[in-house]
Amino acid sequence: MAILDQLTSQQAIDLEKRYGAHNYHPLPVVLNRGEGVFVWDVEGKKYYDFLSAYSAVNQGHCHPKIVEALKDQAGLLTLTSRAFHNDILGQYEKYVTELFGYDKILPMNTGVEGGETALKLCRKWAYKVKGIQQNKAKILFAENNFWGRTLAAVSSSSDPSAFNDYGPYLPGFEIIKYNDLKALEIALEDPNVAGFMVEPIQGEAGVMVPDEGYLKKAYELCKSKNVLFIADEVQTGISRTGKLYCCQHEGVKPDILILGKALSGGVFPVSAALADDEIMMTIKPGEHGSTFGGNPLGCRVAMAALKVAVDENLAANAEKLGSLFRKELSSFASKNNLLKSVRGKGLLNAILINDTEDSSTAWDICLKLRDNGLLAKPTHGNIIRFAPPLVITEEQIMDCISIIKNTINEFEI
Ligand code: IF1
Repeated sequence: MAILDQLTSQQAIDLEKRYGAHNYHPLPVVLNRGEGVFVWDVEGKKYYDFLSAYSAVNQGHCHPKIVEALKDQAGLLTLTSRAFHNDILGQYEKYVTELFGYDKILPMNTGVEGGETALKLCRKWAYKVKGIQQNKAKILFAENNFWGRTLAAVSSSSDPSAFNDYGPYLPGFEIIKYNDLKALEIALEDPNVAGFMVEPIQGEAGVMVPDEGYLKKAYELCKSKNVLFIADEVQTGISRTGKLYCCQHEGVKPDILILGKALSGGVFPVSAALADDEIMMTIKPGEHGSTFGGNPLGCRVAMAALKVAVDENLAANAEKLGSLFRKELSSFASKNNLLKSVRGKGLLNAILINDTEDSSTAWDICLKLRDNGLLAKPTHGNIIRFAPPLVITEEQIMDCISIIKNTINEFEI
């Protein structure tokens, strides 16, 4: 049955090092099985997954309903391209647009393609509807944004490790301070501004939660200048922060909503841009697309993944257990020198380590967490992101809180 060798962790790591590009620095753990909140390494050790593939596996690993949809559709039809219709795409489009309350969806595959699609829609709308002069449209981004690795994404990045040596960069982008309404107001004075693309909580930046009211006010400022408010909910969407999508916390319906990651429960790359007709209908046949976008396999999987999020009330669980998690860890932080603070919303959280950004403390803590049966990844040297699958139970999260506390206690100076 086995078509591949049964490798030890070291053999798997060595193969990647020898034959793969070195564009990542993974935690040394080699996984070969997942179920719900758990993953197992090739030696059979079991871990809580507190990364959820960067919030792609919100529904838990190998959710039976999503896997069933995948298997069923895989035996029927996987890809037609958009040269022909398929019988799943339209049903998926109806389901998603009704669930999120938009006229239309444009299906793509990866998160960054969802972002690219939103920006193309924004520019098209700027020229066709808003009436900005050709090639003059400007799109605003927040400092420390992260929306992927394409040239457009790195052209709008403020992080040198994302953009260095990849120039020349795409023009027409401007970076403003995040969580700063004054900065937005000033930038919006330029009549050529067509859109503002923003993450409701910045993930890569270290789970930066903006002040309450920021998103609502930012949306209103954009509206007052006929500028599109574009929400990158690739990481915050699909119940992660305690609502189906994060802007709902402030009653904001973005002009363009970008989804990815957990849209497919981490089973297959599925992303989307959602918008109403005034924006979406500006793109005509042949003007944008993708071979795989809207494929029946991805659509079946995504429909199943969304149904799981809704039917299992994952948003409510994220809200409830996220509050518990922050409450427990902030009271622990108040008595602990190494743990400075905890922040987040729903089950998208991060702890701040009382050390400098260039220290290895967060990495060392993650290695210890791994030894103690919990997988998490440091970001920026002194931040550790905690984002378990949303199917986690209260008993499991209490167990994880103990693991985290005990691990940090081992580091006490
Ligand atoms: C990697 C971090 C997370 C995203 C938002 C779009 C995309 C992402 C808000 C693009 C992707 C990733 C990709 C992953 C690491 C990662 C990440 F560590 F950089 F900070 F999630 F927090 N918008 N996020 O967070 O989606 O094209 O990758 O499907 O290895 O690059 P994608």
